[in-house]
Amino acid sequence: MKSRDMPACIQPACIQDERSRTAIQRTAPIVIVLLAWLLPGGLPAAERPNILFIFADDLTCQALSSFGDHRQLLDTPYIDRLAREGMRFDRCLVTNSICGPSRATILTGKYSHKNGFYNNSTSSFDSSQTTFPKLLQGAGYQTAVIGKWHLVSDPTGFDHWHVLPGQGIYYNPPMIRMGEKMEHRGYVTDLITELSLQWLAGRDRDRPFLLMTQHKAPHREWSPPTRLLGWDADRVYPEPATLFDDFSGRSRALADHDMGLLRTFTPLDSKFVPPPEIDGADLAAWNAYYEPRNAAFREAEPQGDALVRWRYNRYMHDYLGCVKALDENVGRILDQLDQEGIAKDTVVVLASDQGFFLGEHGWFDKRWILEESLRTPLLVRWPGRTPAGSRCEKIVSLIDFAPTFLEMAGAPVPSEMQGRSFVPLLSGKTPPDWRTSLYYRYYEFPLPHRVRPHLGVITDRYKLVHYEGSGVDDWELLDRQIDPLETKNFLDEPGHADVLRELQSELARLQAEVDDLTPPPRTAFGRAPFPEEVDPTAPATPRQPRRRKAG
Ligand code: SGN
Ligand code: CA
Repeated sequence: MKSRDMPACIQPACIQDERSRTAIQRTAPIVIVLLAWLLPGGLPAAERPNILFIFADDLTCQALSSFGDHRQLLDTPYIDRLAREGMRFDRCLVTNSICGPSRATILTGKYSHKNGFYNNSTSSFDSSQTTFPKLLQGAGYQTAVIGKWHLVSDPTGFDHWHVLPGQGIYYNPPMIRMGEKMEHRGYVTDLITELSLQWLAGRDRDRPFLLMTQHKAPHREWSPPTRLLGWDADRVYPEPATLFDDFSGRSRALADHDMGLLRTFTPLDSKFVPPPEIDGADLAAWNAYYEPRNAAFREAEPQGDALVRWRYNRYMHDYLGCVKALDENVGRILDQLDQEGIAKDTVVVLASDQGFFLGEHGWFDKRWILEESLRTPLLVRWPGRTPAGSRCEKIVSLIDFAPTFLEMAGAPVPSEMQGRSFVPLLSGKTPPDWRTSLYYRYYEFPLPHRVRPHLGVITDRYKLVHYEGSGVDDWELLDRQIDPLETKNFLDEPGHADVLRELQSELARLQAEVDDLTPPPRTAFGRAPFPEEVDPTAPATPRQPRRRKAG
């Protein structure tokens, strides 16, 4: 607080009595200093860091060189910088692996059954709930969210919001700024960064900030900026070992999916047709890149495995091109912190709403409790706290983000939040009672990808999963140590009998702990009623390209 902002009654000039003026004059600097430092969060203002939350959509660890994948799919030097200068979390797990539910969980620190946002089909976020941005705002932070929101109701708890309607689109995306519709030209990831930089430039420099820069990329249909088309020089990508998984010995829930490169990929996914919103020079560049390659595809007419391989390579070019653009934009925003000299006062957190399959099990998309979609990248750079280049292997989760941000700001964490602050982990200290298991529950079925509702318990090594609905009622026990690719069910293995019993009781304990003991409402399951009206024998049908719903 500057002296010109002080309430008049504590300005020395309003004191009449000579003796008391002397006394007040003596103590005033102390009072001013106390007022300036003891802002409502409990921590002195100067110790309350800015928080820059860079959030991606469907960004997966396999695509980041800082996390490493044997395929070495992409170099992400700017995101790697956060890993080099901060902490990498190897097991940040989500609790319901889709977009809106993850966002609601991050904001509230609660599971879907507590915050009411179960799926992307029928849920709408109850914005009267307590969220960490509201609490930070109340504690004196200036708060902003820019980019993808995807929670149906308008953002609350932000001094400034400028968001994509619904899913948002890649090129020339319309946006909504504080309730007002705005037209924009350009590529969505560049634009969200640009708007974030503008907000940073115009912020109040006397207060700490929370800036949530939330990207659409690399969400389906994975449209890179036209400047990056052909960035990979037509590389033939190494394949994941499970590209042709036949799901033998597993629950029918897995085989009955509708998210396969063979079964589900649409002409829009394949880039046989341009995204409806692209125009002008971008459309010309788009056609110049895709058309000759599409013509070669038509000429070759690949079928079966060859078709899967062709789609996998196109998918990698497009998805990774989106990630490359994201990486460049992370670099831009980190540079800005350096240029302003505020990097040392700013915690930077990079994460995604879940992971994603990059051809593993023949899939794209997310949703399953399996590693690729369960795990989300998490990098945290907190100068003076996180040891540079450090790694944490403990299980943390999206339910922990709200408590963590609040503790960073010195604000109290409401007891109703179900997560736990991982601030101690950031300093390299593991509380002795840190969790060794996590509860997971996914609901949305049957659309859009025919992933059966399932729930389970996850430990460092094992998972016990229950799939149910539409003719399926199966349990699976996965053992990542013996079977890291998660292709085998150990449920009936005699050697796993003790583990099974332990996991069963751990699951029951967690369900009681998170208070998920009553059946979810029918609306939890999405667009179609669950489960009676779904024909379990119906084959999955490939969908036609469609225009996006107005968001
Ligand atoms: C949303 C989902 C995607 C899904 C499409 C399907 N993302 O975009 O997972 O592929 O719908 O659309 S999410 O952010 O909402 O989770 S459809 O038109 O083919 O049904
Ligand atoms: Ca997502």
